[in-house]
Amino acid sequence: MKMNHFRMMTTCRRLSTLVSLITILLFACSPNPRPEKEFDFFKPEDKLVTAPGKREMILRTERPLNLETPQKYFLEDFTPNDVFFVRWHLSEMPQRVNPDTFKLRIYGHVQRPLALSIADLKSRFNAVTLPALAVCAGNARQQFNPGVAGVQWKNGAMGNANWTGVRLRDLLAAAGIKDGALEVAFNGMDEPPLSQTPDFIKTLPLEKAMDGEVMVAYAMNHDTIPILNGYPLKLVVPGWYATYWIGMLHEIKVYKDTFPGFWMKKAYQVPIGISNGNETPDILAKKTTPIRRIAIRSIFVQPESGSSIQKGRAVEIQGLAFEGGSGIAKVELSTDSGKTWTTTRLDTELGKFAWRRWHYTWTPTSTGMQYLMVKAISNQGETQPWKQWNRSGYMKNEIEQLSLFVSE
Ligand SMILES: Nc1nc2c(c(=O)[nH]1)N[C@H]1C(S)=C(S)[C@@H](COP(=O)(O)O)O[C@H]1N2
Ligand SMILES: [Mo]
Repeated sequence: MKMNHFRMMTTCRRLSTLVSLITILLFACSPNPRPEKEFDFFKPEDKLVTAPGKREMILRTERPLNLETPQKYFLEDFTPNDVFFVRWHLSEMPQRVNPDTFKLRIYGHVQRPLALSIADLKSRFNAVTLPALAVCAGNARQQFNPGVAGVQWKNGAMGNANWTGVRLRDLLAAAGIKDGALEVAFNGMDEPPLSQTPDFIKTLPLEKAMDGEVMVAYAMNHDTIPILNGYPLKLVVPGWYATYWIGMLHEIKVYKDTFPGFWMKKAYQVPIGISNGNETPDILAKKTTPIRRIAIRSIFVQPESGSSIQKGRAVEIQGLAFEGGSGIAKVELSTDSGKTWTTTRLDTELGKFAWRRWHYTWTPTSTGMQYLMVKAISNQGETQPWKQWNRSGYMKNEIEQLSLFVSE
């Protein structure tokens, strides 16, 4: 049974699709069209919708369904399941999954192919719980300038959760990996609407799959995983972008060769050899590599950019910092366009793969528009770039700016 087309397509949404189409046509037909690389992608208005099992979230695309978490929920250390962002590539998926008949298959280059029920996972393997941040590689794509194609996320294509499940290493050990295995492929129950679209399958190198941190999760924030986030099982790859976190996971296949699939070889690639997945529209990188580890980044959460505050009155600024697992050493803030930086106060670490909250109390001394900047530094000494661009809009981690209007 396929998932219903959610009935939230309103006239307003249709209109905005129409407007963006007309915009594209106008540019395409104008006598002196701007070069494609400078094309200003239509940035949709943030429209709130309610999908099954979710509170109001920002609709990015409807089919497949892509929902963004409103920024206010980033004031909570753990993102509630019913506002956790939703990102699907394929439009066909089961509407419900029967937990009593569901089986996870582990097969391929193994000694003992397995078909495990959820009850098997819970009774035959040790449970582990780990806080970890899931962040879409395309998070903050809206900030790319020039704009790039793809889901136009702001900062809300991420969320921090406590994940409970079993170690992938234990599952693979139970199946008995044969000598010479190279990669492990993961497939969910969602399917392409047309046969030409390749199924969404991602792979991990065997070494990564066996690191003892990668997990097959059956619980999210101590509850079942919402259907829209991949009930009943989600692969959790701590420290790596969420593109690997396959939801509705039902097949794990061990390969003795490298896996040739589209979603590994063609999609989710970033430039090679240039830092931070960087290139310029004029000089595109010739070689690319799959996206993996989460790039270091910090964001502002409060106050909202564009807010008005008062001169001489202290204001509490807070935000989040994260990276791929070495840990945040410090987060620095600048009130003078990056000339000088001061350290912010960090909350205690929730876990090495979780985000880390920072705070700063600021008392503005002059009036007018003021710009604050924030940057994180990892325990490995990595920090954020001033400027960053790549053609697909991945791994955004430029130093972020907050504008505040200070009145007398
Ligand atoms: N089965 C399946 N798993 C998937 C995807 C998908 O399209 N199908 N999208 C991936 C991507 S790109 C992201 S960012 C995360 C999003 O997880 P969420 O929907 O729980 O937020 O799921 C990943 N796992
Ligand atoms: Mo993603």
